[in-house]
Amino acid sequence: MTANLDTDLAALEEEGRLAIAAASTAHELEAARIRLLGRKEGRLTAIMRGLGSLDPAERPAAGARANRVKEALSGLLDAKQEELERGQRGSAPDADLTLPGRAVWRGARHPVTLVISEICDVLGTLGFTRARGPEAETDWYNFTALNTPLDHPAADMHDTFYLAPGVLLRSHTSPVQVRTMQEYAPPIRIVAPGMCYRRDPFDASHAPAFEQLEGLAVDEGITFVDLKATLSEFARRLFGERARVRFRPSFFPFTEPSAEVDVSCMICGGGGCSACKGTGWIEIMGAGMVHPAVFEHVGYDPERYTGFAFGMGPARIAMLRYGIPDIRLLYDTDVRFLEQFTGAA
Ligand code: 2NL
Repeated sequence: MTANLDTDLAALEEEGRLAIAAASTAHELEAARIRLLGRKEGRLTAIMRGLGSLDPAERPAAGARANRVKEALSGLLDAKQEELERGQRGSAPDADLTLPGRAVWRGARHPVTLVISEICDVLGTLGFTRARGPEAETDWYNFTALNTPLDHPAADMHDTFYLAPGVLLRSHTSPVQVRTMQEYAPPIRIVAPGMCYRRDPFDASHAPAFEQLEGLAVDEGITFVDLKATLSEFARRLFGERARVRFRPSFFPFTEPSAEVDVSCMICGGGGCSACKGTGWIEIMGAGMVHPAVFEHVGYDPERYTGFAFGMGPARIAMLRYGIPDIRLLYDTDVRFLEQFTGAA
């Protein structure tokens, strides 16, 4: 009996291996599984039934042999099933290969970054070198050195992000020029672009975090004529040969005299349109001759040196140039907005 059982089991295992190897579809494999291991009519089930007629002493060993065959065949069936599924995925893809490819987002430079690069390039042709400095500053660098007393409204808690007593997020890039003057003797010509922070409500024309760009030139004998000539040439190189500038009196604590600088409207050319509110002029920056008190603070001799400085908001220039109506769009994380500027400027 045991010898018979062994022969039967060996034959079943051999046949099973061949049947499983021969199965070429999931359907054929399932048929083989039922034939070999099916609970009701399967070959192994038939053999197991025969165990009952064995001598009780022989039953455990025979049962164990039958189980080994069952495990072996189950393993082969599972492996083959996996192989067939893998093969099916490879040979008959679900993908529709006739669909157009998905466009890859290549990334683009932000419109404000484009404008900053362009301005720095133009100022580079006029001899200005890029400078930078920390965004967290002391109130001395942000206000005192710039002839702005700490009781000035701009230094108020309501207008400035203080990080600790006497430490704040810079509200303009001027501290960069102050640091540069402390470190280098004249002559200097620098441009300082960078993030600045003010406690403004986030509306269509104000953002609490924004880019500013300032320029500074210091040497012996610099006059307001140098300021006007440099900024006129700057406007022509940035906006085109036909651009004109005008200077209106203004006030900043760190310059004297001070001016607002307008450029002839780049949209209508000066005739008057909605962008320039019919005036033909658009304000693009503030400027002036560096106040002697600033030179005193950084250790430059105000009797020997003079200089001019100017500051602008690149976001405003980007909005004018690209016709962006609301500054908040510049802070949008939707790449469909930025995508429009790919390759521009
Ligand atoms: C504006 C006006 C301005 C300056 C910035 C400056 C810096 C030093 C000394 C003197 Cl270290 N002046 N910067 C001067 C005039 C105007 O910015 O409307 N900015 C958006």
